[in-house]
Parts: sequence; C-alpha cells; structure tokens
Amino acid sequence: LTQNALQELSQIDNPDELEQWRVRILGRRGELTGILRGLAQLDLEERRQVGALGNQAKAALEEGLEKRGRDISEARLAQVADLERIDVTLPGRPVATGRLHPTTQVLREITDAFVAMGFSIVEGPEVEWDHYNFEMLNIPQGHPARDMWNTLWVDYPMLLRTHTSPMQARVMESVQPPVRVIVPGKCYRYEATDATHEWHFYQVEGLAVDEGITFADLKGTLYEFARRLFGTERKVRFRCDYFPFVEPGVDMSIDCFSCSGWIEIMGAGMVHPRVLAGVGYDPEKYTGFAFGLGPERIAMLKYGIDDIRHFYSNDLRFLRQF
Ligand code: FA5
Repeated sequence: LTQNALQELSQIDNPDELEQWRVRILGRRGELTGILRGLAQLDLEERRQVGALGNQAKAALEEGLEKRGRDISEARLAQVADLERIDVTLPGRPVATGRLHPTTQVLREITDAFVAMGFSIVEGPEVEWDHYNFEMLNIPQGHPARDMWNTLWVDYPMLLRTHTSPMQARVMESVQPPVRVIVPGKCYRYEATDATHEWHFYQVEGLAVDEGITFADLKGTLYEFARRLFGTERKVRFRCDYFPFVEPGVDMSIDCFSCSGWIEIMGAGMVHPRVLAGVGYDPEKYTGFAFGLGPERIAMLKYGIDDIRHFYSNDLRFLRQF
C-alpha cells in the first residue's frame, strides 16, 4: 500500500488531486485508516507488529503528502512569476493625451489679461429672454438694429443669446457700482457661415461702470489688452460703429498677416445712459464702457488660421496642432 500510494503521489501535480489522494489514503475512511482500525481483531503479538508497520507507513505517507504539497505550490509560484515577469528594459507605450481646444486656450489668455487688470469673471445663460438680449440694451421691439443679430428663437420670447451683452443688464441689476466684469460664453446666430463667421462662436463681454469713467479708460484698457495678447508689434485700429446700447460706439481691428488686411475682433463703446437708467443706475452720476470680443477671431490672428470653420469641424489634423 505504501509503495503504491507514494508512487501515485509522485504523479500528482495539482492541489485538488492531492486532496483527493489524502482523503482516499489517510482520511477517516481511507485505506490506511481501515487497516489500522482492523488491528483490534488481531492477537496481541500481531497487533504490535502490524501496528508498528502501520505507524511507520502513516508517517511516511504524511511526510510524502506534505512534501508533495510544498513542491506543487513552489512550482505554481515559479510559473506565475514567469508568466507575470515584467521586462523593465522594454520601451513604454505612448499615452494618448488630450489637449485643450484652441478656443479654450485663447479664452484663458483673454480672461487672464483682464483679471490682471482687476476684472472679475461671471457667466450667464445661453438660453436668454428677449428682454435681456434686446429690450434692456435699448433695442425695443421693431427697432431696425435687431437685424444686426439674426436670431435663433427657441420659443418667443425665449432665444439663444446672439451676444454676451445681455449679461450687462443682469450684472448691473444685481450689484451697485463700481462694476468691473468680463463674461466669457457661447453665442448663436442664424447666419450663413464664411471664413470669419460661424453660426455658433464665443464672445467675451466686458463692462466697467463707476464715477468718472471716460472714453480714455476704454481705449487704455483695450490697448493694454491688445499689447498683452499680441505684443507691441501688431497694429490696432479703432473705427466708429453703431450699437444701440453704447454711445459713442466703436469697433476694434488687428492687422492680419495671413489675410493681408484687418480682422475686426470686437465691438465696444461707452454704456448708453438709457441702459444705465434701465437698471436703476443714475446716469448723471455714473458712466461706463463695454466691449464684446470674439476669441475665435483672436485665435485666428495669433495662430494664422485662415478659416473660422476649422474650429468646430472636429478635424483632428487641425486640433492636434495646438
Ligand atoms: C456684438 O455682438 C456686440 N454685443 C458687441 C458689443 C458689446 C458692442 C459691448 C458694444 C458694447 P458684434 O456683432 O460686432 O457685436 O460681435 C462682436 C464680436 O464678436 C465681433 O467683433 C467678432 O469678433 C465676434 N463675432 C460676431 N459674429 C461672429 C460670427 N458669426 N462668428 C465669429 N465671431 C463673431
């Protein structure tokens, strides 16, 4: 029995079979246990001899079992170590990282420039009321200037804001002067697209209201902004423009290398007294300036991008360049 059992044991190479072997040979109903139980029927002398042999066999089998168990688990460990070995000399796989959209990068530069000049950042709703998008900006129903902003109506009087200017009134309604805020955000217009016009784009609105603010403050702030974003070399041009919520109104352009002309980047002006009065500010006491600039146009000028439609067409060959 011992010979056979040890022979079988040497063939076993997994813990399940090892357990079966233990139960079959050494278990409570196992073969050796059976023999040792049978001792009771033998006479004293035989019992002594067989008993001694049985104990020797039991010790040998138990030792064999323990050793086989150790061998099997060592072999397993060696196998796992081999399978999971890491070759630290292999070159790493490159990680595919995302990057910030060019509009986001430029928006951050723009907001940083104004924050450094003491402006705070606020945001507002993209779905807006006619009341804030037009009425509070001195553009009542039927005013011809409404045609300057081709509007996507959600359901009258609710619309997708055509500019960030509605936030002028929302901010002034909630705080008293002095006001110095910028408002980055998305705008929408029902327009045909071309190289410098998208139907959805960003704007950054700016508003400063206090006692004694003049047109010189407007120009100084915007020149400083242009200097921070474009350096001192690029040319800046102001021209008269008309927006019903400012008086006087201007637009500001930057000279464009890639298109050999000027690109208009913002509208601006002194806040119209009617807008100030509309939110309950005293126009005799307070004056202010406002502007609304286009980050995509600024990114075009900074990076020499020739068509605004690249921005949101999701072509990775374009996006990977930033
Ligand atoms: C406005 O939207 C006024 N709210 C700006 C303003 C604010 C004037 C405060 C006075 C005081 P305008 O439609 O010109 O104005 O747009 C302002 C800027 O937004 C433009 O100079 C341009 O940079 C950007 N912009 C306008 N339309 C588009 C468009 N379709 N695609 C991309 N950028 C545009």
